[in-house]
Amino acid sequence: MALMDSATGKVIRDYSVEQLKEAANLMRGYNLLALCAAGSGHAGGTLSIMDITAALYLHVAQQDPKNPTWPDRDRILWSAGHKAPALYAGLAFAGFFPIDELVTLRKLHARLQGHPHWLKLPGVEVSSGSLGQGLSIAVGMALAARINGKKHKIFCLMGDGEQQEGQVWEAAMEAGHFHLDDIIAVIDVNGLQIDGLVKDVMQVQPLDEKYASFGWEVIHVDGHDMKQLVQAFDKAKAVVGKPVVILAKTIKGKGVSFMENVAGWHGKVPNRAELDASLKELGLTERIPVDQLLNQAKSYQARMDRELEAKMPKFSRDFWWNAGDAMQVKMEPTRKGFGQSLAENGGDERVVCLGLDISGSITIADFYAGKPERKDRWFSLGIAEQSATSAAVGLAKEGKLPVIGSYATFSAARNLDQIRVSICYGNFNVLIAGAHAGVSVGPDGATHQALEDLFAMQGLPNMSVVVPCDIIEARKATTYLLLEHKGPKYIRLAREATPVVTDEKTPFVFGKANVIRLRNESANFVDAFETRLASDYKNESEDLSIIACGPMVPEAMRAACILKRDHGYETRVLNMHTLKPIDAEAVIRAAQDTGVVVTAEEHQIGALAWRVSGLLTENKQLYGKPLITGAIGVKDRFGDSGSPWELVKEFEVSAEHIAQKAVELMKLKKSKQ
Ligand SMILES: Cc1ncc(C[n+]2csc(CCOP(=O)(O)OP(=O)(O)O)c2C)c(N)n1
Repeated sequence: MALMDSATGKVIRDYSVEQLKEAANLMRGYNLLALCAAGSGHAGGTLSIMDITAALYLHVAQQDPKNPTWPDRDRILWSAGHKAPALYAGLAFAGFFPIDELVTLRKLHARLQGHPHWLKLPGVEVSSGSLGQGLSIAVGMALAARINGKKHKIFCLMGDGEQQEGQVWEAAMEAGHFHLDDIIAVIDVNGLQIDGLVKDVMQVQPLDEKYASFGWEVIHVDGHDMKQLVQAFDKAKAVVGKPVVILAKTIKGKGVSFMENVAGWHGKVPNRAELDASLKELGLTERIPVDQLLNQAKSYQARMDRELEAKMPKFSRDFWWNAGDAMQVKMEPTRKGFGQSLAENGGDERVVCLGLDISGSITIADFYAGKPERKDRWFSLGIAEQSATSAAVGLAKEGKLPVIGSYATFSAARNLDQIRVSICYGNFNVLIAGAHAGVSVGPDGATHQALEDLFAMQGLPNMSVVVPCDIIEARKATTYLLLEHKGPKYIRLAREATPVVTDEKTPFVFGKANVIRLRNESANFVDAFETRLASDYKNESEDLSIIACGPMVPEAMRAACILKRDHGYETRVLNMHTLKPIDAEAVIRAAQDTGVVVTAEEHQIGALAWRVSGLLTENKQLYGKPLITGAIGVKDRFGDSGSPWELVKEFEVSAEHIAQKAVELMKLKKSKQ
């Protein structure tokens, strides 16, 4: 079978083994082009899985590209969501959408999100990006097929590192238990994951014996031998009474010599020169209109830029970061401050860091970088956030100071019950880093943009929550939380470089807000401000207050500039770095002194806004006093792919949006005076 016309039951197109080989090669080329145009993404794993993708979409699976929801189609689940570009190449070559759309990958509003989203792109079966969930979805689909008396196949693509997720084995057990012979799992066994070799990070082999013990039929295949692949799929389809797993031995980065078997190419993309070299190696230089397609990508981007700019609030001049003479700042990601502190304080023998296969980019690996003697207090637990969370408790119970961290979506959401019961209920000394939080994560898209983590972390009894505003505050906060603070603690970090607005002398007292006041204009943005502990600050009867946390603090400071310059308003900015316990006194004083309060958070509106409004409504001194409030944050929607600063604009969490809201509230205040 192959690509079908679902109305007539006729095959529209089938590919011979030779044609499949050629298509896979061409798909590799388009994949690399799309990644180059996107400027981010995963080259290694998309190349290792491309022959399997071509076989599945162009020959093995029964699908109708003109009727993507045809009930009798075979289902293909891309559990390894980061390999989305390979999926997109498969769909495009099968005819689900035009091939040139591939160059919109990871761009704002594109259907080709950083990780697949079925509600955007026809042909994508389910959304994915958080590893280890696809096989469970396949189990559900197979059970539905059983109820409905359907006989289609359900293919589920996973990585070998992904096998470290415990959920995979729950699903494997279920599929075996229910004899779900509709399921054909394919594992891309390339032996590498982000932190290195799978066998070093966390051994998953022998996969064949493990799956077999759960009642699966196991087929081994060379994942780059098209003939073998086609035969393996044929064999798998014929199995009755049990699910099948195809263990495809592959090479990460296959087809491009300088990418093959290099762990560093996991989350990297080729630049233009590397793209040209890759296409040459693949023998595709003449076959892909590279310049034309890259220009198409540029035009798409230019259209997005125009649309976004048209939506931005307008002021007397451009107040954007580093625009003109007055807004000069240095930018650094807050996550780096976390790593700096671990490097500085990791000599304390009680500190133990647990790696979750994203150790370099969240900077937890800085704990042992250049210090081999610390390696015996570093444990890689693989892609297994839930178990690692409880393991951290085991360490804490024995007197250690454990640190765990990943993308905030995985270290503060996927493992929520473990945080709740293992850590918080027992009140253990565990430091959790939620890195890459907020929309400013950028092109990875919604699955990787934690916008809800603070609700859960703040809602847990015993948990303390800190959201530092810049790299320096992140370092100070980490040091305090790691060594001094007792009990569960969560620090939220950003991926993108954001303005550095504090220095060594700026106060950082856990649980105490800082007041930041604009004093003058200065070429160096930071020099225009004065910062004090809120408890040391004397009321200056400012016009309004902005309460912000994390990278929204620099935005609030910039908003203060806009408001002063364009409207003459004086603003009290509160840096609420500690969200829990919140500095209630500083909040209430700001409300009493100014009468207008705007909150600003790079999160779904509420983590900060509702906490502040709760304080204001329950405070007796404020009963009957006029108070005008507004909230800036994400408005009950999932994130999107796009560049970090594009998303700050798109999700209306910029200084311009804070200032616009403040102006609106100030009009109200004046009308009541
Ligand atoms: C639950 C979860 N944790 C962490 C990540 C971040 N992440 C993306 S890809 C990846 C490594 C995957 O390794 P593997 O399954 O072997 O895929 P491959 O190396 O073939 O790309 C990790 C840890 C994620 N997407 N989901």
